[in-house]
Amino acid sequence: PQNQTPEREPYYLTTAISYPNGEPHIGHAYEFVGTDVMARFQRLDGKDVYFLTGTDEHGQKMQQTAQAEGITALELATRNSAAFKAVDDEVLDISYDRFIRTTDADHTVAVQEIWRRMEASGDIYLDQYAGWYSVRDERFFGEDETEVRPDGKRYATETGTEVTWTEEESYFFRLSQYQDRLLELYRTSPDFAAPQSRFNEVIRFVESGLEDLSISRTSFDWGIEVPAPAEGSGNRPTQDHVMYVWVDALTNYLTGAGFPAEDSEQFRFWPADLHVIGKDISRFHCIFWPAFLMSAGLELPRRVMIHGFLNNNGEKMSKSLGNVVGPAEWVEHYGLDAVRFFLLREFPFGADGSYSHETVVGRKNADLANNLGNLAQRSLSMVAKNLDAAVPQPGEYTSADRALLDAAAGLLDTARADYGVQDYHHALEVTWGLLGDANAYFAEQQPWVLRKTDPARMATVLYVTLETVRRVALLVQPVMPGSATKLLDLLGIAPSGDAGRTGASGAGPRSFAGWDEALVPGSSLPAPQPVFPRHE
Ligand code: ME8
Repeated sequence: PQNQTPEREPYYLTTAISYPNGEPHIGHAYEFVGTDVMARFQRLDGKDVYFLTGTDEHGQKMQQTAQAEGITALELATRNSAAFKAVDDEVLDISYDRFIRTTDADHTVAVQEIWRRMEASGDIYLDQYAGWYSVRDERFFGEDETEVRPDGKRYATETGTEVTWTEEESYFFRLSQYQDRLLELYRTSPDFAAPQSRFNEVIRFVESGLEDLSISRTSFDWGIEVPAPAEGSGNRPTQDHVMYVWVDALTNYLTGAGFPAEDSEQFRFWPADLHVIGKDISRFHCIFWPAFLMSAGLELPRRVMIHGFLNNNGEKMSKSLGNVVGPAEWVEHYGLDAVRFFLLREFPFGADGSYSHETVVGRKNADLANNLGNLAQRSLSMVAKNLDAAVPQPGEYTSADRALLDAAAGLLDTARADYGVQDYHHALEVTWGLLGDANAYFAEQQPWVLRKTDPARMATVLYVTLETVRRVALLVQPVMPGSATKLLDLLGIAPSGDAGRTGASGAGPRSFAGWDEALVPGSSLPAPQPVFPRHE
């Protein structure tokens, strides 16, 4: 049939799944926002987006925390998983498609299936594990990666967490066999991980040689059971092994894509386009995960974006320092869109960054209230007062008009390139650079003087300004869904049905398909209202 809308291209992205052994903190919020902005951008840009987030509920750390609280691991997981989901839903307006829990029934099926496939490839064998394990990090360390401190205890040098000597029967994954294939992947897919400095750390680690990985545990039972060995695998049946929590956790990305139902509609989302993770878990995602997938004969994710850590005024967050701030407190204090904007505007996504009350308020007042809010409010009020609340009719353009309109028109291409590499910081920097130009233009043109001297010229200046605000508002929807859609409402632009769900603000998004649909002179505008309040 003719006139059929073309198939939209699938785009699958994920956050790390959080350990629900505690409450969500602002570091988690940072990752959720940094992924949500990408999901929203791709939806507005016409992609068929699937966005997965959730909680990582098994493992020794969960079991120990639950024991300390006198509840079961599942009770602990259920309580805190709900707290994470509430932050997504009620605090941050995260537009995920599925909130996965690793205790979900379909996840067990996926994990046992990937295990069977790795076993069928001859990559799993039973042996004895003896080494240092950090429960806090849920990972093994070589003796040379640990040190004994003055208190007589042994710690992992890299993460500073205590390690304990662990000796048990364990299944192993032949990670040592994957060095060459991993290096080949890194060579042929230079965009597989970013930023480059963190990718280089991964490459150097793999170049230094890989040891086989212990992937099951017998000393506790809070995990997914290892399936019975396949005939001919040479492995003997053991009942008491649960999977190492990272095999379980990483596989959530496949569960979300419908695995093992590879002929299902949902599996169109595999391979993932983007895994967003923090810098402390890059080895798991850039080394173990592709090796597991290669072993299981599955396609590899296209990209792993490794973001930095968010610290409190340059200090690392920790409960003992008393500076763990909850996302809800932040949002209540500054407003959601100011928080989202701050997190993405203040420092590049791949870098570490810090926050303080002053820096958040600075962004909110200077960038939002002044540069964007005032420009919109001043131009819209002039139109309401002097032009019968209708979009002005522009006359002939001067070179100054044209320069601003052209620069605004070019923003989408810049943003596409920047979002393509998760450089939200640069996309916003360019956008606010243009707003600086627009404010200078408005001040130079003095439309409030033209009102008496040259009303036709005033109409042109106001039209050019509103067109600039329109482009900016369209483009910042992923970052500030509530405020941007309010601004688009004030410009009289109708929501487009297929650009994603309605946000918490109740306003519908406008897709980038309307990028070049300029404001129509003469169409009426609603009464202007301020959209970006100052923080007093
Ligand atoms: O690592 N700033 O869970 P998690 C920025 N379950 N990001 C931070 C941060 C901070 N201060 N603190 C933590 C886990 N993160 C595993 C993941 S994925 C298959 C399993 C990030 O709750 C951290 O880097 O400790 C990770 O990406 C995410 O928050 C969840 O951390």
